Amino acid sequence: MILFGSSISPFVRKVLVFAIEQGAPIELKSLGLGSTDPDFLRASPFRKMPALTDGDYTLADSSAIVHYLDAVRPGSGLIPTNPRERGRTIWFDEFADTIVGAVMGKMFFNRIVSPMFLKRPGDLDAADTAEREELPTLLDYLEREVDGKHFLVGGRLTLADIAVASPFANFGHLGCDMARWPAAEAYVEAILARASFAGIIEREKAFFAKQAQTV
Ligand SMILES: N[C@@H](CCC(=O)N[C@@H](CS)C(=O)NCC(=O)O)C(=O)O
Repeated sequence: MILFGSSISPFVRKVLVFAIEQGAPIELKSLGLGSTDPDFLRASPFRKMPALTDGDYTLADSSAIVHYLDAVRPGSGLIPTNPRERGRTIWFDEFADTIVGAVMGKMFFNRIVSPMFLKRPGDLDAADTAEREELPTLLDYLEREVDGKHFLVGGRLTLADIAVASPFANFGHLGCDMARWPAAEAYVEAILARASFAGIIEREKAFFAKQAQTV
């Protein structure tokens, strides 16, 4: 199986970590925004990353891909079968992708992606507004949900933790301060310290350090 994208995308990172935790063999074919790689374009009709190929099968969207991976290799428990746990897991995946992802995207795109990769200034006012007005609301929610727990659903690692923690690696690259939300901060730190996340994040940090040297 080949996954197309860059792990700097929270959606790509989510799929990679899910596959690692599951023990699924997956190869990352690294590519950036706007790639015209023909295999990527075949797999991603709207040119968004991640996209997957598994032989002649193609699939786009991080949530579609993790559900496919889970169906191909069942039994990891990362997507629970218990109805209530399953519902909550899908909710947190959705919360991560749309609510956290939207806020993180405004901050990360305008402060890092646009100047570093697209070579044009980002909208720093939009990034600052998102950090000031939107980020606290979602961190207040996460602080309440975590409430000293190690995992969001069922007392064990699930897709919920992988999906919610993934964009926080981007907030980490941005140097966001989470001290006002100590439970959420400790929870996110512990999930991102897992071997499945840590190796990927180290490589991203090395990449950003190298980019900074070339500017
Ligand atoms: N819901 C999608 C979101 C994917 C997405 O928006 N990826 C961004 C990178 S973080 C992308 O490829 N953007 C390029 C574009 O919109 O043209 C998923 O979960 O995979």
